[in-house]
Amino acid sequence: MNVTLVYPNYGEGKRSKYFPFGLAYVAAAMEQAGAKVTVVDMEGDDLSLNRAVELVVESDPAIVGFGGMVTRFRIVRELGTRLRELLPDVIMMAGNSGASTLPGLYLLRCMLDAVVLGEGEATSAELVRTVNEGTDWRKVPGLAFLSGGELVYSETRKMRSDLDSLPHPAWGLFPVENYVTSMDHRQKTQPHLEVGASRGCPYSCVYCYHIYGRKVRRRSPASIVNEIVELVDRFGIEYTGFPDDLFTSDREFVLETCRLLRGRLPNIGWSCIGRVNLVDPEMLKEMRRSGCDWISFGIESGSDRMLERMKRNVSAEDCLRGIRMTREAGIHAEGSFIIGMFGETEETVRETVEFCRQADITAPMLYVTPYPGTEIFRQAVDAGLIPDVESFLEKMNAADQLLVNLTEMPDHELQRLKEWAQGQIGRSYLMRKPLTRIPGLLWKHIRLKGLKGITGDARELTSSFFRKRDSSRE
Ligand code: B12
Ligand code: SF4
Repeated sequence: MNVTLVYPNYGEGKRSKYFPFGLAYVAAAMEQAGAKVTVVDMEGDDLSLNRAVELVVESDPAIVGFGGMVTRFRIVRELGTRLRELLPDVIMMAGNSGASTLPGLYLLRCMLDAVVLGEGEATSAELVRTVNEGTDWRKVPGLAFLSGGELVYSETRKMRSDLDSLPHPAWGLFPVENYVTSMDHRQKTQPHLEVGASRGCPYSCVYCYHIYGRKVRRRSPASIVNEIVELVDRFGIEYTGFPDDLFTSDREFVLETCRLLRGRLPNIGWSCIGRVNLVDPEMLKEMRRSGCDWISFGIESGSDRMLERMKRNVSAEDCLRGIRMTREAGIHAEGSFIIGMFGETEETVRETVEFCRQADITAPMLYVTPYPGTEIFRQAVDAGLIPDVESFLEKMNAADQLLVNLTEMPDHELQRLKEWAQGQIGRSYLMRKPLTRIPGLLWKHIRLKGLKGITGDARELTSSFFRKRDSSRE
């Protein structure tokens, strides 16, 4: 039986070039269940919508599955609508965070037969077996579908407890070279590919949706390192990373992974997602010794009031300590900041600016977006701030767009505050070590945009410096 899985881009020419290993896991599980799987990777192969539709039709599928997170809803809707006309009898389904959180909308508007809820491997594999046997696929646990216009859920599927038994992602079905050689989050082009080490997170940050729930499940360190060895052998990667919900959730697990990495792959570099309250000097030292050079901490705000509101379970002081500790171990501590939470005021933004100055950190500040499946999405819908969910998803493309204003401030005031804060954070960071940081920034921009782009950037930077100095906020 033929199955075709589509990885939608989020608009032609836009690429994050981050390997979609959730879809690759699903592809591997479906292959293992006996399907002949074809992947149409719009992002990796830079395909137009027309070409993607042609390729799906040519592959003669019995099942078509769409991946991609919620930002790609528009494209899934377009693909689903067109393919439904061309392939009326095919079973069309979608998975991932968007479809899992808004199954009714996806089913109806993307012309789907089914949505695979949450963790996708076992449900997709069982779907293949059921369709092959000609039995009723609607009885497969872990699905949502429409029946007589009503949204119906099949039995809930329990998440897999043993992650080591998962087949490795089906890298070979994707244009993997395009991902391996793409620019990574550090803006480097060292050959890289990421590996999933654990699933789940026990915290409850109000802006976060965790598809894998609150119970953390981890692979064994040996299985993780075996997979990285395979990636080194097959694709020549020199860098990897663990984009799990929370890689640093267990100290012993991290230390053992580091020990094995050091022994088997002494030259590999890596990064991970961490939490400031779950690192300590000894663990960080071991991480550095085994090649870790970058930890992404979602700091989000430098204001204790905001951190509490976000249910982050850490204080600004904890964040400062975590960042300093990480730097002392020789690892880059990446922060990210969001502005515009419920309760945000000029004062709390000023606290964030001051925090960045004290931490000597710079990072883009993004507007809070209430993504489906999060606590703030429910609050925003209840407050009538998202009157039409579909048009909200359509606009969900660029993270620095103000889609919903959750504050008491008018939009223009929040926008002005963001611009001001971003300027302040950038300026205090650059001016702390101008002789190294300004040339470093210029060089980074030249690499990203070429010489042409740099003229515009330089002009913008200079004018932002002067504009901010004149500002009444100073
Ligand atoms: C790595 C990552 C990224 C990478 C790219 C990931 C990618 N290639 O899609 C980068 C850094 C680029 C990124 C960007 C963004 N991200 Co992100 N990201 C993640 C992260 C940390 C891991 C994703 C991952 O690879 N998981 C591991 C794999 C194995 O799981 P998976 O992808 O979910 O796949 C499983 C299921 O979803 C399902 N499944 C997936 N696809 C399919 C397809 C079919 C057919 C089926 C049946 C099943 C299925 O089965 C898979 C196996 O179990 C998640 C958090 C998380 N832990 O999931 C956030 C997450 C997905 N990101 C999120 C967000 C909001 C964003 C941004 C919008 C952030 C921003 N403000 O800019 C951007 C959007 C980029 C864009 N324009 O599309 C949210 C999504 C929330 C939501 N409700 O949809 C998450 C959940 C973070 C969070 N905790 O809130 N992200
Ligand atoms: S933001 Fe990070 S720590 Fe908070 S709930 Fe989500 S995955 Fe967990």
